[in-house]
Amino acid sequence: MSKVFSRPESLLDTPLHYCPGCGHSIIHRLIAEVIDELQIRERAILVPPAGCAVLAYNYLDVDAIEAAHGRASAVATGLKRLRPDCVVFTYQGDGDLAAIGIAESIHAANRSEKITVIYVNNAVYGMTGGQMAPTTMIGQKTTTTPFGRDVDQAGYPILICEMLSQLPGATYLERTSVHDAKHILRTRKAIKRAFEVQLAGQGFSLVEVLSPCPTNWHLTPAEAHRHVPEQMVKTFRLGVFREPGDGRVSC
Ligand SMILES: Cc1ncc(C[n+]2csc(CCOP(=O)(O)OP(=O)(O)O)c2C)c(N)n1
Ligand code: SF4
Repeated sequence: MSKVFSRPESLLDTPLHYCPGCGHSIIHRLIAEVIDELQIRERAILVPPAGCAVLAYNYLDVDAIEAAHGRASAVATGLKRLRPDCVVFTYQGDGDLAAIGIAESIHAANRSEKITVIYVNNAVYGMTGGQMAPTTMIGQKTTTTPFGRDVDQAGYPILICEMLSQLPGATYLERTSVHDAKHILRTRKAIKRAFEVQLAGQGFSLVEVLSPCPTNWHLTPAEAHRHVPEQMVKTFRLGVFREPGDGRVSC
């Protein structure tokens, strides 16, 4: 009998600490599958975030260097410049990338650093108990916006793919989701494409993944997975925002 399904070699046989229904565990698996498929495990380096995925290095069987909160793109830049033969990727939540790390993220994209960013957008600070993130949607209740996010006080959700797509250096940008099987497969394809862009030396690649956080959304896992297509995609449009060659500037 042939085996049709097994644990990716790059995913360690360690129970994941994430809440039931959390997107992080699905995304970890997809990354591991892609690393196996591209046969890059021996030269992959992960830069994990502060946030719920801080322990990503316990699950992905690749080398890893932890960065301070938000500094992942800067650390990845140094690693990649020092070891261009390595495949360097960050894994960051919206608090990590779009709040404290927004400057590093914008400048790494603008310099077109040849790194890959896996950006997990769950519209909230997960690890620290559900505070407002830059991506919290208008009207969304969090512990710091108990009456819902009010744009007069807190501004608008930051749309990272749309924003970075203004930069010539941002080579590949795609927003996907992991709320159902079809979109999980689409996310896998996007992650593979992002690594391929780096392997081809084409520049900065980022995949933004809409990801359920049932715990801080105060929804069941099933409700949280429905919340993504029913609510989140109204703010965060899915799709490819940049492909290699799109941003060329002529002089
Ligand atoms: C300099 C600094 N400030 C604040 C914190 C506290 N902190 C840890 S995780 C986090 C938010 C993480 O949210 P997000 O990046 O959205 O990831 P999630 O937990 O939702 O996956 C914060 C504020 C910290 N670790 N370091
Ligand atoms: S708090 Fe949210 S993001 Fe963190 S592990 Fe739980 S479901 Fe996932």
